[in-house]
Amino acid sequence: ESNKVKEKLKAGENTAGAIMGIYSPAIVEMLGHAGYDFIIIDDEHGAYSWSELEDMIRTARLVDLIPIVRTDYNPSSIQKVLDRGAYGIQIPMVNTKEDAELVVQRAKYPPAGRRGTAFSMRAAGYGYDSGKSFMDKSDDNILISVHIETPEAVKNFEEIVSVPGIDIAFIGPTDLSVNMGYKDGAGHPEVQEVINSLYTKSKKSGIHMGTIATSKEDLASAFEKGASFVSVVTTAMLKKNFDEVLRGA
Ligand code: 3PY
Repeated sequence: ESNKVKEKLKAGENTAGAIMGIYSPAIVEMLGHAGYDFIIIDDEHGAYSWSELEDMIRTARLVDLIPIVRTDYNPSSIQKVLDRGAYGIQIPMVNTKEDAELVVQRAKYPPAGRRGTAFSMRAAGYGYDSGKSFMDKSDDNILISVHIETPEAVKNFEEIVSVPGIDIAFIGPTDLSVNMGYKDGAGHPEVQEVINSLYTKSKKSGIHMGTIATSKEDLASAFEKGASFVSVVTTAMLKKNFDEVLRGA
């Protein structure tokens, strides 16, 4: 099956999703019913067993969400996530062109990359025949998003996004601000200046930009600045609603 997020981005459309680090197939269904395009299942900070992760991916497909997993560089993590059936990966702290090249290598089958092959896994339809046709399409279908969230990555932005196979440069405002020395958050003017400079550079390179949002105003502003892949932060938004309802009562 094709990856509708990649298709929308190619057609110049914006996409909206949700990032989430808790195991809840019910929330995945809610996001699908609400009409979001994708879910980023957060296995960088979140808490999942491998089979829970596979259930989250499976549920996403039932409600037409594109499942992307945020995982680490470890080659076996990228391999396992893709074998579970993720339609994309999002990798934190990609700081150099070499980092980006390694990610692409791990996500693509030979000869383009060094992804290991197993036809018996969920992604490949559990069989030899389905596996072969899956393999033909997988390299094009898999979406690769890399976090730009350190001063080093900001410096190397153009080189990182020039690596063939990188689809999205994802600004992680929380990590970026902390890595710039501002623990009080991404609202600091210097952090905002750096973020705006990345959007400006992205227009020249043509790379798709991603980031997070925690309100409808945030989402609109991210699209306005030039992001086309924006994910709302599921648990932070739930918590904000719980707080507001109680305080407002
Ligand atoms: C950040 O804001 O640092 C992120 O990684 C977004 O989830």
